[in-house]
Order: sequence, then structure tokens, then C-alpha cells
Amino acid sequence: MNKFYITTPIYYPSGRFHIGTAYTTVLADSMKRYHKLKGEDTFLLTGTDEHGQKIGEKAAEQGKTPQEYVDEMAAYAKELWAKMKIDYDYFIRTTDEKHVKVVQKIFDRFMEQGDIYKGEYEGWYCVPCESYFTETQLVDGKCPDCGREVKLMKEEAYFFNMKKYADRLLKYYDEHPDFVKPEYRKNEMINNFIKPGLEDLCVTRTTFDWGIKVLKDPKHVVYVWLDALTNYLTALGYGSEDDSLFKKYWPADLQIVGKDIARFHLIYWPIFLMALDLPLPKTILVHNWITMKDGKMSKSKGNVIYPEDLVERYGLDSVRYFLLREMPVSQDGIFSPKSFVERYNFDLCNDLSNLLNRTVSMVNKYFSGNVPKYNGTPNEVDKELEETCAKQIKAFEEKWENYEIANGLQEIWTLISRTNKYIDETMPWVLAKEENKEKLESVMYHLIESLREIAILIKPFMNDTADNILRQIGVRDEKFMNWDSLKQYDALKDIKVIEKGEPIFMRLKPEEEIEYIKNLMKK
Ligand code: ME8
Repeated sequence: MNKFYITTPIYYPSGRFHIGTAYTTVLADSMKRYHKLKGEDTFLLTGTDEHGQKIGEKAAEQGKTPQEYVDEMAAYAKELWAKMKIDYDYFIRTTDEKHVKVVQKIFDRFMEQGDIYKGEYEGWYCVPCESYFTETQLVDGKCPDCGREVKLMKEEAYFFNMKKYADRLLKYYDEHPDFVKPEYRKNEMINNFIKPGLEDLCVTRTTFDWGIKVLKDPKHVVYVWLDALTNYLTALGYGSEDDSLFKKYWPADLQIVGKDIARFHLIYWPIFLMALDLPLPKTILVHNWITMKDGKMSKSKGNVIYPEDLVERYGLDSVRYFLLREMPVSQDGIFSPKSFVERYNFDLCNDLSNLLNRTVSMVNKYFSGNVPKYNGTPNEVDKELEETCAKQIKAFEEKWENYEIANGLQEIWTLISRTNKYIDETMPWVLAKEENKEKLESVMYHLIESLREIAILIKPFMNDTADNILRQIGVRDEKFMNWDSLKQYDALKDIKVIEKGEPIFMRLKPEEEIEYIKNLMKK
């Protein structure tokens, strides 16, 4: 059995998580569910990144100890992921003792190997990003990552010898075309950071103490990124007594990260792994950001949207659908109340929900709910629908295997539209009037079968809706719910749809709901 190990970034618990954070997690969860449905042995990791100056300051603001603060925030994160039905297999916290010990061991090993050396650091430091920058890296004298003010700071520090690994990294990029997706991110790393000369990385801090202490020199704490990146290993028990999960799942098959943390994952992370003599992940997928019409989401602009607020009013699956459908992965996607309501009304309500409703009510009306068997003599229109199903399944798989997520969803909606059109073309109400039983049976079978395939295709990202569709069309047998069963078009037998179809999505009143979401953003 193939294994598939997938990771999300571990999140800074510096406040409530907005829909950007939810996007990464929903994407990872959907990928996991897709591979699981295909029968693979999947493992999804998520967690919280709990050390560093910013967290210490946040806790102090609230009159809490850092530990109290991160305990509360980790509980909040778990609650949110439960609401969003994130099917993770392990939740790592960088304050976990198991993680702390291994980070210390790794640091010692790097020192012994000569990868880490002691020196003095002077540079431009961005407090919110916890990153030092050289003069040339600054943009208009400000932090190149977040655009905020930086200050000149100097401290005794340990450094990781990145230069030593630069050529090996370039060679690795070259020989592993699947390592970085989309490819242009790799070129950015090469042109912006590696070719101009990779700087050694400062890997300790003495300016604060909320972090993992260097065992041999405890006034230093380990730089948050060295601490955080190793979570992908320690979560599996790497370096601990029980490393069976590590042996089973490492290297990761897919690591998903946002564009702001690409540099850490595409340069430092592979170099740390090379220094540990470990294989590198198969693919690191860098996604762009969800932005607002007026730019980045920020509390000061009053344009932040939180996933749980949307879920509470519109249900989980519409939010999951919107995030994946509206974000092209390799470009920024814009959230607007109007686009959310439109996607809801057009894609989910008009296209999907109506298709189900019309079908269930026709099977009830013409065949007392009993779905006719496949008759073995499909006509031209039936055959065309069968072929469209097969074609769209293949197109979806191709897009998802290449991590073109939104395009994959579009392929499913092409099938949904085609199926709706099939009703208009075959006009079952006319067939009923003409008492053309044989044709009417074939049409009903084809509609139910297409709906079954659609339900399986949407299952990775809209699990509850998929189950609801399968229930309404009367598919109960697990063997017709897995990915393999998509290959069979003619096998459904003895199934009965529910007596009265229930709409899975009800039309929203656009103006009211746009106003409602705008108010959420101001809240
Ligand atoms: O970076 N749209 O954590 P984090 C899409 N602790 N994604 C967004 C986004 C937006 N508007 N805003 C943020 C960290 N993100 C580190 C990770 S991993 C070893 C350590 C994404 O909570 C962002 O790109 O600040 C990142 O991938 C993730 O949310 C977590 O950000």
C-alpha cells in the first residue's frame, strides 16, 4: 500500500486564525482525504509553533505565562480544526517535551559536525517576523517579508553554515523537478537568495528566553525556525525511543506552505535535512494568499474574516468549497462577500443542489423511488454522458496530482453542468408522457450514476455533502463509495432514493448576505 505523509505549516498562535490559515489546512486535509479515498495509507500532521519573542510578548500583554497562553491557543486551534472537520493524525506543539529534546539533540549534532559555529551577529531585525535581514535584503529600508520597521541589533550568536550546502541544494533542485511546485518559486529562490550568495543563518537568540535552550550554552535559545521546521520529523518520533512512524512515513510526500514562508522551506529546510543525512520531501507546494479587495487582511483595516463565523452561518462545506475554488494556488485569490454569495448560489445551489433535487423527485415520481437498472443499450446522449463522466474524472485527477486545486474543482463542475444539460436534452417529462419506459429508465439510471460519481469526486473537500448525496440517492454499499468504484458505470442495482429530497444548499438572498458578511468583517 502506498503511504502519503502530508504536512501543514505549524501555526503561530498569536491570535484567532483567519481564513488564510484555514485555507492551508483545508487544502492539506482535502489532499489527505483524496489519497485516503484512493486507498493509500495517509498521515496528516498539523500543530502550533509556540516559541519566540512574539508569543512571549502576547502572553505578557494578557497577564499570562507563555505556557498558559500557548496551552489556551493550542486548545483553540484544536477546537477550530474540529469545527472544520480537519482529519489530522497528529497535532504537534513545539513545547512538547519530546520535540524539545530532539531539537536540542539536533543542535548538538550540528555543532559537533561543524555545521553550527559561534560568532557575532549584527543585522536588521524584524520583531514580528523574528528574522534578521542584511542591508541589501531590506525593501525601502523595511522588512522584505512584512513591510514593517526593522531595527539594527547585535548579539553573540551561533550560525549555521548554509554556504557549505548551496551547491548541493542547486544540484538537488535540478535533479528533482517535482521538489518545488509551482516551479517559478524555485527560480525565485535561486535568483533572489542562492545565486547572490547564500548567507549563513543565525540560529540562536539571546534577546529573549521563551524558546528551546541550547544545552551546552543555555543563555542562547534556538532560533524559532530551526525549532519549528524540525516538527515535521519529531512529530513522527524521529530521534526518540519509538521512531516507528518516522520509519514508516518519512520522507514527506507533500508539504504545504504559504508564499511568505517559502524561503524557510525551500532553502533552510532541505539544507537541515541534508545535514541530518535524511532524504528530502518529495514535493513542497507553495501557495499564494487570500487577499481582500483592499489588499492584505488586517485588523487595522477592519477586513479580517474568520472561518468559524462563515461556517456558523453557511455551513462547513460551502466554506471549504469556496476556499479551494476561489484560490488558484499559484496566484493570490480574492475573498469578497459578493463572490462568496455568488459561488454559493450558482455553483452549490443552482448547479449541485438542484441536480440532486430534480433527480430524486423524478425517480420518485416515475418509478416510486426505485432506481432502474442499467439497461445495456445506452443511446447516443447516454453514451455521451458516460464519456463525459470518465473524461472529467481523469481531468480532475490530473489537475489534483499536479496540485492545480481550483482547476480540478472546475472539472467536476463541468460534469455537474453537463448532467444538468442532459436533463434538458432528454426531457424525462416528455418521455413519461409518451410512456417511453425504456428510455426513461435509462435516463434515471444515468442521472443517479452521475450523481454518485459527483459525490465521490467532491468527497475529499465536501465530505458531509457527498455523504448526504449518496444517502439521498440510496447508495449504501461501501464498495460504491470508494475511488475505484468510479471506474464502474453500470453496476448499481436494487437501490431506492429517499422519499422526499432535501435541498443540500438553499438559495441565499444576495443583498442580505453580502451585508451580513461585510458586518462580520467589521466586527
Ligand atoms: O508562518 N492566505 O505560521 P503562521 C493564505 N509558524 N495563507 C495565509 C494567509 C493568507 N492571507 N496568511 C497566512 C508560520 N497564511 C510559521 C510556520 S512551519 C515550520 C512554521 C499562511 O501562523 C502562511 O502563508 O504565521 C503560512 O503558510 C500559514 O498561514 C501559517 O502562518
